[in-house]
Amino acid sequence: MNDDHTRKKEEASDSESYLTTNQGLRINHTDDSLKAGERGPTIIEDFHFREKLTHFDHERIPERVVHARGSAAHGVFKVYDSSLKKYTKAKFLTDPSLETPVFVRFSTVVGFRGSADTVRDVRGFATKFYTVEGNYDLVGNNMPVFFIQDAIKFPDLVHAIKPEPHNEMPQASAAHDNFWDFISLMPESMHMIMWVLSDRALPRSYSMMEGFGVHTFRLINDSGKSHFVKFHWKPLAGVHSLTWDETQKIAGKDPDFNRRDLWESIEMSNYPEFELGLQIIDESEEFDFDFDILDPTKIWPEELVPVQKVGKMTLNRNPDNFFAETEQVAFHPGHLVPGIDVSNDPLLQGRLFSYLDTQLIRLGGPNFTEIPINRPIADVSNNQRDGYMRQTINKGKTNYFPNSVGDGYPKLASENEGGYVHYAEKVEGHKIRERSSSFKDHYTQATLFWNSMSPAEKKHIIEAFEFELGKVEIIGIRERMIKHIIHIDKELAREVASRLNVDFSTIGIADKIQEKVESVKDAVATKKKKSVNTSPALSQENLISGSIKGMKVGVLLADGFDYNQFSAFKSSIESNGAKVVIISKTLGKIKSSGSDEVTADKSYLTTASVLMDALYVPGGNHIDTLKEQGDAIHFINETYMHCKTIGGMNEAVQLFKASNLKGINLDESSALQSKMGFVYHNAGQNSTEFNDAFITAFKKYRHWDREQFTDKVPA
Ligand code: HDE
Repeated sequence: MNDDHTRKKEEASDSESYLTTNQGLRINHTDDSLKAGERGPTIIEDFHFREKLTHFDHERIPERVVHARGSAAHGVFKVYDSSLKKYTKAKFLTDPSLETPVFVRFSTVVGFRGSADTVRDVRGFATKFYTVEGNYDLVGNNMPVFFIQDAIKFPDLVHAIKPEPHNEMPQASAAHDNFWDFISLMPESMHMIMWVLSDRALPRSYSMMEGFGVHTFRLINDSGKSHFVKFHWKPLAGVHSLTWDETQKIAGKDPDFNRRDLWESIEMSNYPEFELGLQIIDESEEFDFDFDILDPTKIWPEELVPVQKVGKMTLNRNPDNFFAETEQVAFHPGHLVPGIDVSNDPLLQGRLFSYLDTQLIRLGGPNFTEIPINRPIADVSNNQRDGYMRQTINKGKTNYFPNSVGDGYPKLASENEGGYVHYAEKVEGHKIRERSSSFKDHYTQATLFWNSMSPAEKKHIIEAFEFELGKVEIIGIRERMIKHIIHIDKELAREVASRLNVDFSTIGIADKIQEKVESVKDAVATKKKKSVNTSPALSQENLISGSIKGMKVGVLLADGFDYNQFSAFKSSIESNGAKVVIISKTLGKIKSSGSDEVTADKSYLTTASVLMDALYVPGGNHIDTLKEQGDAIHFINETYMHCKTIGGMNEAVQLFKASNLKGINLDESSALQSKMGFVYHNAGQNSTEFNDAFITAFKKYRHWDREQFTDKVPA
């Protein structure tokens, strides 16, 4: 079989082909089964019918036990220069002339495969680098820490967070007794809980979230020296989130929201881009910090260990087939290349077992590495043979090593020839089931996270606690959680307790657990290790890129709108890489006040304010019509409530007045107004000043100061 023939078979295309059986036999009829007489029974000799039904009956494979819902894209990675040579010998990280193909799968963790994209959850961020030295998988998340410190707790964690076993509810949500019961008994999860209840758990787009390798890994250079490393992905589009209210509404209006956004961005050549960031420390610094670098519930604050940006990944091609690629891709933190090695982090150690094991059941056997999406671009040659669905037709007589019959091939590679050599770390100790005492401070970094949040971010975390614990029915669990929160921040605990009807005074901070926590914290503090009290890098408000690329502005129109204003606005938005979506009462043509017409992209029924990033209304006598449309008023109010940019010109003021935007003092003079993300200009003609002010406001994305007017909750 030659290579061309194999390729043709893998990339089966249905264009200009005949319908055939799987044996290649052309079919001339597929609408009726073969029957004994027009009204008679179907007969068993109908091989086409049986083949078609049998294949269909076997179409489903088990979904991933976690990260079942995902979306993926192809792309490329390129390192900026060769400066990492002093740390690693990995070619894809040191040779700037190499463009390494990648396949990235983003996912939620908890929900089943058909669940909504916008639930509160951690997001998976798994990257397969098809390097010239073999596949390297960076299987990370969009949060830099994890719930547990040891992999042996993973089945408990996942059982607790998944729908409860007696009634399989709730779907894709942590807001239930079992999860919080488990968490309230697992103090090590407190730092992660702060991340999960923050806006990071509600990403606006997969291209607008950070990625983290979570664990500490090792980089090994060509003289065998090791450094510890943490991996980061930094999105060029900046970090943005949805609001909680938006996520819940979007789950109904467009459950594929993040998937669609990824797909459409790539179709529109608006390629998601991420820089690879590395935090590197010398082996001699291993014990310099107030946390253990092997503990996956800890970050290395960027203010202590800066992130060096070393290369860029661009996602530029959608998969051709969801099942063949996105569903069948198999990641594994143990897919390593020379120059990268693992650490003794007990969570990572467990993962090194779990991922290969899970693929065996999910993809049906050991030959999943031969599925096209999993195949390396590096040559594969070994003595593994047979098994379910073997694709490779191995030639020759030998299938063992060492051999002389096959002249000793495939032969071993020395280190110089690219042979992988594990880092020779010295390890000795007693066999014990114990946790290192250096893993015992569970609160300091949860407090660090809280202290690093902006006022708006803090407010959202309080509301998330209120929602999640408010859904917990067993009161003892709520109380146990409040006891933990006290150790993170007493005022946070007091506020959450008051919203949950938990009597804070009876909780008592003199609880035993308090003494234990204080002693651990003291022990850490007296060691005088490197530490910080706040980390600005943790607040999303410091991670806005100032780009509106890939965002959508909804434009409300009815017959009689000002075309000049609209088209000048549209050009200025599009020249910044964002998209204008024309929304009207019904689909079809909309007439301007002159002779120009436009076509509505969406009606109020087929879209919603929660699917847009900003809103614009040009002037014109269409305002008289819009004022009478409840949908238009709702659109404006909701956009306002979600703190997104709203702009309008001239007569639009009447519509805004009818919408009663709290906290906005509408001034109808000809001066340009721009306050709290509300931009208005009574300018007569189209106004460059207005368009510029709108874009400036849009670049901030959310205008949280509005929450004081739109929300019952005091800021
Ligand atoms: Fe995973 N995880 N995980 N995980 N994980 C899986 O592998 C597991 C953990 C992550 O898009 C499974 O192929 C254990 C941390 C991602 O295909 C499974 C532990 C991080 C994906 C598994 C963890 C991750 C998975 C399920 C505790 C961030 C989706 C299906 C030790 C660093 C990859 C599969 C994709 C998937 C096990 C914890 C990230 C069962 C035992 C920490 C992004 O093997």
